[in-house]
Amino acid sequence: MDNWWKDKVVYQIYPRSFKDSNGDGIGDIKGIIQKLPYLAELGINIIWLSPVYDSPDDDNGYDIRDYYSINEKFGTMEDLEILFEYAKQFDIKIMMDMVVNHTSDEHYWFKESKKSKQNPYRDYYIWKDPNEENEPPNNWGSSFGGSAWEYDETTKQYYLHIFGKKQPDLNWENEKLRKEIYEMMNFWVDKGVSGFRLDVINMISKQQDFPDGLLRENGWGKGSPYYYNGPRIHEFLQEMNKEVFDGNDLIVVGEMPRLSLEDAIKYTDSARNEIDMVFHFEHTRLGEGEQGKWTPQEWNLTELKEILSEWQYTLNDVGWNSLYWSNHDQPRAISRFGNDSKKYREISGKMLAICLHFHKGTPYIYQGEEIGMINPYFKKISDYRDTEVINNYKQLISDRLLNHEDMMKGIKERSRDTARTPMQWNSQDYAGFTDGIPWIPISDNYLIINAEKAKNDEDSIFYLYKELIQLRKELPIIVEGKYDIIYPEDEDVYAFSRKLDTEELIIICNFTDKELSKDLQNFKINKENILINNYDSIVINQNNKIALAPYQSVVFYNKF
Ligand code: TEU
Ligand code: CA
Repeated sequence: MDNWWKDKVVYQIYPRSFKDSNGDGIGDIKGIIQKLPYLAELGINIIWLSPVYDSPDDDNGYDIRDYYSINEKFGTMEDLEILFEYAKQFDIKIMMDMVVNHTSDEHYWFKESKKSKQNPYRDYYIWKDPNEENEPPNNWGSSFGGSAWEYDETTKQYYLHIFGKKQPDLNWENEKLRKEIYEMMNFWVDKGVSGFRLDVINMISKQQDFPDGLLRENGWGKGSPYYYNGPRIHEFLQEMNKEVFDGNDLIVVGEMPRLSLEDAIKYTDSARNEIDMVFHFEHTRLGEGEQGKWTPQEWNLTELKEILSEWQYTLNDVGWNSLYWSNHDQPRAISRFGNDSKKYREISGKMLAICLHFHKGTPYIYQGEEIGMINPYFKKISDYRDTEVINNYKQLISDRLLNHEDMMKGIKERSRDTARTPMQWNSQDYAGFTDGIPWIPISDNYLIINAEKAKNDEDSIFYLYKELIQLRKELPIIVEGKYDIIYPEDEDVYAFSRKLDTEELIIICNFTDKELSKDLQNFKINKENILINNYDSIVINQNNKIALAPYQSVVFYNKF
């Protein structure tokens, strides 16, 4: 095993919703410190810390105002240093979220950049003249609604913002800017961080002629082909690697929407010295309808298997996968891929955990997943906070592309706030998250779903995660074994094997609420070899027919 992080599991903390220590309703760094023993008990060894840098919070910290200081709401630099120190005692490393595709419009560089065309910081961002019709330089739409260009009176030019208007894109063509970024990242390496999660890092190289994109129904052009995986992306990442990562033994993860398999190999092939692993989005896009995630459709297990298998096969020898069902931008895992009804919530959550953790790659647990949290299904639009929800709601409704009811359906199922409600710690007021009023409502299921309850029940999903994390450290086959899909065309069951030398794992997951009987004639499955099972027992009939209960998941471990 060549990398320290390969047998470890990452836990993502979204600080504002993790634990509030001072009653202002916002999670903070001291809150994380209080909960380190909880994370240590779970057994995780790496925290991915969503942004805690100084920020006006237009996009919850993904709009950084100062890379060298901490958001007052979360605490101080000293608090963070204490967190780093204290985490060491629990053998937990910290991976910082790092957003360098854009900054806040309140960043010093942008405030300078706006002042005049001659300002030394002008070229830190992407400024363009209006087109002949005195309109934006091209037709690209922003991810958060409206044009991707914002006009600025002072210099009569537009600046590019792929995300919100308060998130101007940095100009990576500018070498001075690049040097400043590397210097800043080194500041964090020197502080003792063990790695970075690089936000939308495959967006930093833009095609320099900025052509119009294909027109979409919402009236904006699709710019993505011109800014994802752009012409100089590999050069920039190799440079970053040389300037920051090289010799520091970090874990470096690239968040990379719109990624082809060929690109993924290039990014993660260790011989190329770019990054360690990618976060792709292919499976999260299953069941997108006419208005993308706002019009969710049914999806098929066969499609999910096809997507995940392709990544497994392609990144087997070269590169490395990130494994996740959910994060702060995605719905809750059980609501999205399992079944969040009372009856099946826990069992389907366990099935998803087993299924994911036995794939090849690094598993990510998003806070609350380990206790089986589900979408809150807020009924009122006023309960949602995310700028993406609010902008898209206004826009899709005013453009009459969706009515209120249909849009609410999409929001309840897929909006980013579904995963951003506070961690449910116990059955006290506000789920023990805060003594004040939380910044976003708590899901009203917290009496049933909370960490205290999960920890008091030895059969809970929490302990299954704990076991999975432990097993990874004990059995190299979970880390290194080669993946092979079994019965790819089966619409109900996700089955696959892993092989390493004389060992083999067979993983079988029922993704339905039905009892099923499956023929596994060619595989060695017997009760003595069960490694993990989310039910107490399993029925294996003659001829290797296995009878699966709803959402049952079982793993066999064979040695030859
Ligand atoms: O997300 C980038 C991204 O492409 C998303 O998953 C995004 O949430 C989606 O396109 C919206 O539909 C990253 C961060 O994870 C996200 O929270 C930030 O808002 C975004 O970058 C901008 O920094
Ligand atoms: Ca607080």
